[in-house]
Amino acid sequence: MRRAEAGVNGAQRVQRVTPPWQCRSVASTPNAEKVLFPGALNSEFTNTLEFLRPSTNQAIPTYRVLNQYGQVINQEIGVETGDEEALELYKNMVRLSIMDLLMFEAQRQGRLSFYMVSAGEEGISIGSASALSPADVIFCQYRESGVHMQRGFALDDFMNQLFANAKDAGLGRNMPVHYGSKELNIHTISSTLATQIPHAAGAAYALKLQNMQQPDVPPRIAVCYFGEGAASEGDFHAALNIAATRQVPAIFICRNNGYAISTPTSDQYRGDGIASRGTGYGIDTLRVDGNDIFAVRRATKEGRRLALENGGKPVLIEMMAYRVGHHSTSDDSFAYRQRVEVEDWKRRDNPITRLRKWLEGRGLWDDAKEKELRSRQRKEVLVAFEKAEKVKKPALKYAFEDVWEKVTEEQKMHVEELRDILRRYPKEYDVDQYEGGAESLEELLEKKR
Ligand SMILES: Cc1ncc(C[n+]2csc(CCOP(=O)(O)OP(=O)(O)O)c2C)c(N)n1
Ligand SMILES: [Mg+2]
Repeated sequence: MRRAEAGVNGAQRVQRVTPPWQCRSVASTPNAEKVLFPGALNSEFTNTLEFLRPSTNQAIPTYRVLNQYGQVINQEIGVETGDEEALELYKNMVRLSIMDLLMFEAQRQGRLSFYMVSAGEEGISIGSASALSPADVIFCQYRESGVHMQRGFALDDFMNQLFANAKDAGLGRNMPVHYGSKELNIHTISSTLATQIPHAAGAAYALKLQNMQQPDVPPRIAVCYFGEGAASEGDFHAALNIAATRQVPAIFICRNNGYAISTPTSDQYRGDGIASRGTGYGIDTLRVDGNDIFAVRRATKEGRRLALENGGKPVLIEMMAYRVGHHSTSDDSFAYRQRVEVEDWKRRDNPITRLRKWLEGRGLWDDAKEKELRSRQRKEVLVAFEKAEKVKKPALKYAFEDVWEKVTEEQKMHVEELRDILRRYPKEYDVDQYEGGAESLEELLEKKR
C-alpha cells in the first residue's frame, strides 16, 4: 500500500505504509494518546506507577473436552472424533504402553542398553499426530514414540532401532529410542536437548517459502515437540522468537510433565508454565489437558489451521501431563519424589483410562475386549522383539561411513587401528555378531586405494 504525502520541500513523495510489526521507526502525531515507539507499538500512556505482577494474574486456563470421568463437558459441542477412530486411538495408546512396559523390562534384563517410556503422555503424542497431515514435517524430543506409532512406524521398525541391528535405518549409530523416518517425515531424534526447536523453526521457514512457490500442492507445516525442561535452553527462546518474526507455519508442542529428570517445574521456572512465554513472543498460544485425547486433537487441528493463516504463523500449545514413569532406565525417580505422588497420579487421571471411560460410556468397550486387546498387543510386540534380537548388528564399516562424503585419510588411520586391535584381541571382541565380521573394514580400506 502506498500513500502520497507532502515532503519537506513541498514536493509530493510516496510513502510505503507497512503493517505495524514491520515498522522500523514510527513518529508520534501531535496530541496522540500513545507515542509510537518503534519497540512497543500501541502502548498507551499512563500516570499510574504500577508494575506488572504476574503473581496477581489468573493462571492460563487448561482446555478440555472430557472431564476426568470421561464425560463430555459441553454436550452442544460434543466430540468430533468418530467411534471407529476413537477405538483406533485407544488401541494405539494401549499398544504403546505395552511396548513401553516390555522394553523397560527388557532393559532391566540386560537385553537392551537403554529405554524411555511415555507413560502418562500417550494421549499427547498419539492425539496430536492423528490431527496432522502425513506431509507435515516433525521434530521430536524422545518421549513421543506415539507420534511415530500413529504415523505408521511399525513394531519391527521400533525393535530394529532399539536393538541397533542391521535393519535399523540409522545403522545402529544412535542410542535406543532415537528414532527417525524419512518416509514418515520425522527427523531423527537428537539427545542434545532443545536443538530440534531451532531446526523446526528453520524447516518451517523453508516450508513457508515452498508453500508459496507451489500453490497447487497442499501447504505443510513443521511440528516440534519438546519438554518443559528443554524450554529452559536458549535454543527454545531463539527458535520461538525467529519463528514469530519470520511468521513461519509451525506448531510448537510443549509436553509439560512436571519434571526434567529430577528437577521439578518449581525449580525450573517462576512464570505460568511455558504457555505464558508464547504470548511474550507474540505467538498464538493454548494450554491443553494432555490427559484428554479429544482436547489434544481439537487443539492440534485448530493450531494447524492457525499456523497456515495468512501464509503462516507459529502456534504454541502447552500440553499438561504428569511423567508417571522414571525419566529413563538410567533413573530411579523415587530418589527425588514420593511413591505416593506417582501412585496418586496413576489412580487420579491418565489419558488411557479417560478414553476407556468414554468408550465404555458409549457401549463401545468392555473388560473382555480389553483383555483380548492387551494379550494380542503383547504377543505382537514380543514377536517383533524376538525377530529383531536375532538380526546381526550392522557392518562395522558403518561406524566410519556417512560422516564425510568419502572416508578421509584420518579416518583410514582409525580404521587400520581398529582392525589391528580386533586382530590382537580376538577373545575380547566378538566381531561375528556384526554383518560381514571384520572384513567390512577391509572393504573401506580397499575403497580408498
Ligand atoms: C543440552 C543438554 N543438557 C542436558 C541434557 C541431559 N538431559 C537429558 S533429558 C533432560 C531433561 C529434559 O526434561 P524435559 O525437557 O522436561 O523432558 P522430559 O524428560 O520431562 O520428557 C536432561 C537435563 C541433555 N540431554 N542435553
Ligand atoms: Mg519434563
